[in-house]
Amino acid sequence: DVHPAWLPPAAFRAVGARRVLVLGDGLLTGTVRAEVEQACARHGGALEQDATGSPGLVLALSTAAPLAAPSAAPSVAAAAREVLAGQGGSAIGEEGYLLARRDGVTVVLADDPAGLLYGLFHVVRLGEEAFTGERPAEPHRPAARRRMLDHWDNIDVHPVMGQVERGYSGGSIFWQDGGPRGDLARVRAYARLLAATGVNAITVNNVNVHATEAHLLTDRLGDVAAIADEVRPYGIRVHLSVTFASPMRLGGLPTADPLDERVREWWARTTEHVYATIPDFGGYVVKADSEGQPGPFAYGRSHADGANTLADALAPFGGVVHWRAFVYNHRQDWRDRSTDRARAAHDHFAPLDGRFRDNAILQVKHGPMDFQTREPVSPVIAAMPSTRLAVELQVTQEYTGQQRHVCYLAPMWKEMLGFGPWGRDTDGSGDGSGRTVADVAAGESGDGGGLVAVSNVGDDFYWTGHPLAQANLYAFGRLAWDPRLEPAAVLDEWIDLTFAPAAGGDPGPLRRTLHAMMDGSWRTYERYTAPLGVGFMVRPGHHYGPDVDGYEYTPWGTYHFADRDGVGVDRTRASGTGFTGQYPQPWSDVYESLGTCPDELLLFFHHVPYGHVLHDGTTVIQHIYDTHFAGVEEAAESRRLWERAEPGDPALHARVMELLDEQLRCAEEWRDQINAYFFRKSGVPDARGRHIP
Ligand code: BDP
Repeated sequence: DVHPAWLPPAAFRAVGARRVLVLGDGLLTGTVRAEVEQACARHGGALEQDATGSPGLVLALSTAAPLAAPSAAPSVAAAAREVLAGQGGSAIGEEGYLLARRDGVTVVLADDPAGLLYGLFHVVRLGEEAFTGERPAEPHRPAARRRMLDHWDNIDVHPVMGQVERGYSGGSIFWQDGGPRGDLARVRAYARLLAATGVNAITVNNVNVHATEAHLLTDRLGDVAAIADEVRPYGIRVHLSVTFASPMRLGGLPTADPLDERVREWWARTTEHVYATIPDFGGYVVKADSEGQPGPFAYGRSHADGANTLADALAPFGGVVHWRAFVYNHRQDWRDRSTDRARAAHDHFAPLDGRFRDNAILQVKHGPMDFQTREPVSPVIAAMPSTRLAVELQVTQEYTGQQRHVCYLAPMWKEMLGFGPWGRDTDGSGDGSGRTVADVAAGESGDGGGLVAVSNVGDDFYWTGHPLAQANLYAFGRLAWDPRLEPAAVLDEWIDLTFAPAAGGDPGPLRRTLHAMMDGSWRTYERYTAPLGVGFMVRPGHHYGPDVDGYEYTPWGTYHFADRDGVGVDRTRASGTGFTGQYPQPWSDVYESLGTCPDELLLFFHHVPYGHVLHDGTTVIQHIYDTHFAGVEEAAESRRLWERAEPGDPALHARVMELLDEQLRCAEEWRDQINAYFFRKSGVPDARGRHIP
């Protein structure tokens, strides 16, 4: 029993009311057929058995017989054939499709079955609109080949992190009670939801690989194969997080040195067995030398050495290794002001550019720190032109309200993906290269590392705990497919698919409410939490709720340096950690200078006095007060709006209401603690005389 999310049966009404012809073979074409058949059974249409009728929708592989041999079906596939001819013989491309409508027939054409599936979901999104007027053939292709969700799921319940590390939606959809779930129907339903967004890969276990989970690579591989079987019909490949120490932990070798022949041989043999069991296995994900995980440093080897050993084992089978760049010293001496965690990934990896194999993908968190509400783009993204980079996002809301707060993340991702690491002309046309973060992830012709995100899904009825957090999962997939999409438009898609059926077709008033609650919710969250890009200030361990000094005197490298005179981290070249020097121009200078550093990142890059005046004319201290009062007001307004909303689902309404109560309580707690802290430190009262505890 699970919420249908963005695929309620009624979302298929327009498709299901048609006569539909599906042409082609293959597993995924079979999925398309089954989807259509189910929709037609419900909504009165029919799946055509051959190409002799007059369908309203044709979904066809370009190689399907009736298209290849025109005489086979003169009338039916005529429109499809014309569309194809209009292509001028050029390939539609892997996973891509052409969508067109002419002479009353809507046509989806694809070169491979995955494209047909994505095309079908496009038609579903359009609804009746897909069946009106004429539509010139539009090609659709994913920006990047890899669009992946990492699940930080444990098989055993971890004593501190629970079953899903940083999970806020109940247990794992894969694992339960120390083993695989008996019933994988939910996994199948999940794969279907993901396919409708464009995601095509999942990792089924935590990047922190504990004892039991390590065995998924060998004696528990059957459990992984079972998951692969469930998701394969939806075009999704399974990847596995593995521990670098596998050759020792599983293979009984005395070493995991990546250059030791026995170790290389062990990886090769083990990987061969993986592919014998799961022929379309995607590859490995590795967190090494980070937060206690083993890695190549123990053997005096580089991370390129480590990644390449696994890449070599995977290469014969077309697999890839996602090697994470999240490597830093989490036991640093907090008394030494010169260490800077923000520098770590660039310090470690930039010198290795060009030394990774082709099938080694360096997976870089989008910011230099750790999924904070506001961070600059990681300088690593601009520093490794000869390496395939994947950009990693966090859909699970570890630092953005833990799925108790409404925080629609697409605007943050969009800003990050659209960022030009090499600068941009003032007219927006771009610098010399004009490339964005999204371009780097996509790579030339889509063969870059793509986008990866930490999933927010669990065994909760709504999948994501907070029903509105479904929008983040949906938006991740859509932006991974096409980073140019607008967050508000993606939200519209999600609202229409999810709520239109229950709202009798017109989610109009609800649409307005949800936009008012969600469009700006990331900025609202930012306002009532840590100010001006300084980050953290969360309760240690679980990271929920405010604790300004929670991490200040610990070895984690996440400091704000507030004292009676000022606040912020000096990361300049002139007087600080030199982090600004990791950026190419113009950002290196833009961030270095107080005059040009964007306000929202001020305290990330600079330590300033409380009286420092921001670009909008407010002082830092007054900005802190103003934003914290405003943020709480906005949260309260959200709650008021939802009170009157009618989503057509009383249980969902009640769940969101409850969570908004908690959000408001927590936002007030943040406001009071942050305001009180900085009032006491600075002694500067609020210019508007509001109450500060
Ligand atoms: C941090 C999380 C931690 C993860 C780590 C990672 O707090 O649970 O293990 O990221 O990305 O944000 O590996």
